[in-house]
Amino acid sequence: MTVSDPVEDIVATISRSATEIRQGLVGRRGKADEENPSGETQAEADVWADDLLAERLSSIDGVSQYASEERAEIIDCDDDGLSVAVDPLDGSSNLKSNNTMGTVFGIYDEPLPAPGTALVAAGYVLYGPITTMVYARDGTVTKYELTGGERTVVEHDVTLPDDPITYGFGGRVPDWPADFEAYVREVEANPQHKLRYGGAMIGDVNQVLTYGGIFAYPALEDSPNGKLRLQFEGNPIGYVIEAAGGRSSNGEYSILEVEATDLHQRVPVHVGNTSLIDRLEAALA
Ligand code: FDP
Repeated sequence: MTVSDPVEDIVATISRSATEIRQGLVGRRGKADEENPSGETQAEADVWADDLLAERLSSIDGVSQYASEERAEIIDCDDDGLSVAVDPLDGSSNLKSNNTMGTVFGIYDEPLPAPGTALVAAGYVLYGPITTMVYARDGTVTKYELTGGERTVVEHDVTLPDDPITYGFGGRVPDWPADFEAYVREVEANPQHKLRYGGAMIGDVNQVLTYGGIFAYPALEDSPNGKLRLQFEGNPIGYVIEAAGGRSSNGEYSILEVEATDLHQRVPVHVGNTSLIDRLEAALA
C-alpha cells in the first residue's frame, strides 16, 4: 500500500502544471484590468496562472489553505493539513520583453500567515530556455528539468558554490540607504564579482544558486520593507538558499525568523553565500 504524501502531491501538481503555464503565456502577455493586493497592475497571465494553481492545489487531499500573491484572501479548503503559498508568475513584468520568470511556492505546516520556520518544503519553477524546478525539503535541494508533465532529476543535493561570483540588487540606486549602497560598492570592488540582474527575483536567485553570490531586494529609503512579499517570495527563497548551505537575511537575521503578521507583508530580502550575508549584516548594523 502506498502512503500518501501531500507535500509530494503538491510538488507533483506544480511541476505538471508548469509546462501548461509556460504554453499558456502565449496570448496572455497583456495587462489585466486589475491590481493585485499589493497595488501592482496584474498581467492576464498572472490571473490565469493563479486560477489554474488555485483550482488544482486546493483540491489536493491534505491541503487546508491556498494563498497567492495575486489574490487578497486565503482559500480555505475542507481538509486539515498544509498551507500552500504561491507566487504564480514571479517577475511577470518580464512578459513584455520576453525575459525569464518563474513560479515560487512555499508549503507550510501552519495556517497563513506563517513564519519561514513553519515551512516543510519550498521551491520554484524557472521558465528559462529550459523549464527547471528547484525544490528543497528536509535540508536537501534537488534540481529537475520539466518536459511535458515529466520531472527528471538533473542534480541531487544542490549547494551554493564556495567562491561567489554573481551579484544583483533590486530597487532604484538613488533609493538605496547609504549603508546598503556602501556595501554594494564593496561587493563591486572585488574583481571576481560580476553583475547579473534580470528583474525577476527567481531568475536572479537561480544565478546565485548556480554560480554563488548574492541577490537582494533591500529596504529602500521610502519603503523600509522593500518590495518582496514574505509568504510568497522571501520565505520560500530563504528556505531554498539556506538548505543549499547559504544564508538569508532581512538585514539583521534569517528571513525565516521574521514574524508573520500579514498575508501580504513585505520584507527586505538578501540571500546568498554565508560570507556575503554575514558582511551585509555587519554593514547594516
Ligand atoms: P514583478 O514585479 O515583475 O513580478 O516581486 C516581483 C518582482 O517582479 C520580482 O520578481 C523582482 O525581483 C522585482 O519585483 C523587480 O522589481 P522592480 O520593478 O522594482 O525592478
